[in-house]
Amino acid sequence: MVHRQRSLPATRRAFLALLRPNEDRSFLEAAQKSMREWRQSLKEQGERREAPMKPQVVGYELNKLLASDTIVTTDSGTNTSWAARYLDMREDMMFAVSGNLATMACGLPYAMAAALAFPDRQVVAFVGDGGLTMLMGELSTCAKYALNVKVVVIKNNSLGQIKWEQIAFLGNPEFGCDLHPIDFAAVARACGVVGYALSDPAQCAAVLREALDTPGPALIEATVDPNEPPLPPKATFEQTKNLVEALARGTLDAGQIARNIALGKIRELI
Ligand SMILES: Cc1ncc(C[n+]2csc(CCOP(=O)(O)OP(=O)(O)O)c2C)c(N)n1
Ligand SMILES: [Mg+2]
Repeated sequence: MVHRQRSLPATRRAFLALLRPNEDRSFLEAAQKSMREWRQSLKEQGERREAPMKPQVVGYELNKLLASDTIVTTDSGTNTSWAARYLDMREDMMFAVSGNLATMACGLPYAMAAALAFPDRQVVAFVGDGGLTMLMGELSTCAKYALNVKVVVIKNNSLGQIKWEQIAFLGNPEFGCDLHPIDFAAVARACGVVGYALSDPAQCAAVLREALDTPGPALIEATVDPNEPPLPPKATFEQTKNLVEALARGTLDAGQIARNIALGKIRELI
């Protein structure tokens, strides 16, 4: 699924010419207001500086550094949610993910293909630690062919998407989602790819900038808070009920998760 902006297809141009302006702006204005509030909330979360680093910080800082024709790819997981929320597709940017199949590990090979097809453009793979683990050997392919791919791996030491599905969809305590922690920066270096380790939110922008400016392939291992819930902007009653049930039934780190949710809610209110 590749989406390209700016150049309007002929059919859409033809339809636009037939449209009459709508005098009633209320729907548009209400939507614009919601969008402004949503963006403000994303900004506030993206500017958080506490440890452990929030995944939102990585998305927020990366977005500011992307070129107007960057090709962004992601895996399927919570990393997809953070990318979708924070990485604005603007001007000539392109975006690819295999979302319908919830494919893990597609981000790196998609990015490699993009780098081969468009060697002069910035290519960023925003991927999960579970997904990357499945195709880690491809880092050596990136090195071998000097592919200009920048890999940002969201390291939560967890199959995060499944953890939150268990908690919020099923009301079950998290089970079997932990990943063995891998030093991805070291793996990258072992493969001949420049590797950066990032865990301090204050350093996030500087490390990302340095990595993006590195010629050829580079990997940034961004260690983030595994207990930051990728809650939808409006959680349903059912999801909230499941979440509370899962925490009460003995979810690992339940206290930390509850704290993160409570702090998020308080932030929305003030
Ligand atoms: C091959 C395959 N195995 C399992 C799944 C189910 N699945 C979807 S997302 C996900 C977890 C992804 O974990 P990670 O890559 O670490 O990303 P995170 O959610 O932590 O950001 C799993 C197991 C899948 N979609 N495809
Ligand atoms: Mg993960």
